[in-house]
Amino acid sequence: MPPKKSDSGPKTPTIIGRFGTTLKIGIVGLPNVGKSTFFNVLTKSQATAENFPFCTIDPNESRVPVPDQRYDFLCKYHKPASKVPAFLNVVDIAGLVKGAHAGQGLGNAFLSHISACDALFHLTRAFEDDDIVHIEGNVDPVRDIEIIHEELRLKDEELIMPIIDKLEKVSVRGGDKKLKPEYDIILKVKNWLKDEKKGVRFYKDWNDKEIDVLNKHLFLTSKPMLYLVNLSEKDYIRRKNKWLIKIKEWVDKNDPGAVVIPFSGTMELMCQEMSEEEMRKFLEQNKTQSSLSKIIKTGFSALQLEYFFTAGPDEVRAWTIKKGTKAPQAAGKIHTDFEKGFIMAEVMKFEDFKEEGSESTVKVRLLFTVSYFLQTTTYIYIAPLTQGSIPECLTVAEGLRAGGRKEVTIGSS
Ligand SMILES: Nc1nc2c(ncn2[C@@H]2O[C@H](COP(=O)(O)OP(=O)(O)O)[C@@H](O)[C@H]2O)c(=O)[nH]1
Ligand SMILES: [Mg+2]
Repeated sequence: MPPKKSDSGPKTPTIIGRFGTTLKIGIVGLPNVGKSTFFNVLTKSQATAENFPFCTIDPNESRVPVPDQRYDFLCKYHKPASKVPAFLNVVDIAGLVKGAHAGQGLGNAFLSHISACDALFHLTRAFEDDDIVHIEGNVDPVRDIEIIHEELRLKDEELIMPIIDKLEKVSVRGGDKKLKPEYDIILKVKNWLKDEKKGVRFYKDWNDKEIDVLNKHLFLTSKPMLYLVNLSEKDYIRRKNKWLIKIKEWVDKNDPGAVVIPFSGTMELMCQEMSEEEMRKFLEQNKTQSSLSKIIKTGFSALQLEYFFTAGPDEVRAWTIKKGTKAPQAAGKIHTDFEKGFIMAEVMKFEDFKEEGSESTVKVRLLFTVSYFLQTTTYIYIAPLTQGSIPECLTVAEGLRAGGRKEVTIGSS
């Protein structure tokens, strides 16, 4: 039986997943679909351009700077001694094959790698190339997507059994009633996984208590997923491939709302080997553009992260926060005093700042009230409490959303 809808009234979206801001996105897919190629172009793209020597965490894990024109503008404007963009942590995970949950292929090694990730790039192969063996014999990305989903679900089925046993021992046979609600929730999760044969994420009505329990176990099928379709260079440029529509249909039916991004590993690789000028010409001639920026930004957002900037001649820096973080806590990322002594957040549009071209547009007032109702403004300034001192300014260049009367919530619009 599917879990009943909770009747907890209007719902604000609750997030399944780890807290914190050092989150990672993993690349999953069958072998030979182009995962490592993609990982390499991603890692090298911005990192080499900007020369960040500290991007490689280990051979399979890298930090990729998140491209942002506002950041570029602030760097040009301030010419700071130090520049720190936001980073997306990406992990290249070994290919999954049918039966991986039971130890096929590299077997269970993938489990710990996926477990350690907070969202997934699900990479599928829609390019034909007889020289590149397809593990299933032929190219069929829809079938491949289903194989991966099924492996993850089967692994979760396996993961949940010992959890149930343990809780049953304590709360049913052992009589410790405190854990009974958790036991019931885990049973509901098991029914969904095993009887309904669906991933955790596909049930949309988990209530807050259930999410607390889910967050203890971080099931593989609870991780947000983006679909990346690897096309041949030719298909990517002409924006045509017979699988694209089928993949989109599959995603709309089975994972509604998930993003599908076509890209071409070989084209990105080629571009990377060109000089900047050659690449510009190539893209212009073919009326196309690289997908990497979009992929990085969408991946960052799938982790439920966003960032704001502090900017000045010493440093232009992006500070990563969880989506929905309130302005005082965001300020606390920089210094705990900023959170303790938080007074107010004042907001203006990034475009206005850019147009004005001067920091005199920054209006900081030392007030004790924070009563702003914001819509789609994109700049924020936060002043510390110290009377008479020159207030520190925070520029939040991520979209701002209305955050209630008393506090300003930083969030994308
Ligand atoms: N024709 C073609 N070959 C590709 C493409 N992407 C990767 N390959 C090749 O496919 C093979 C497997 O790629 P790799 O990135 O290692 O795949 P992984 O097993 O998913 O990590 C390599 O020989 C790549 O050169 C692509 O977009 N088109
Ligand atoms: Mg690989």
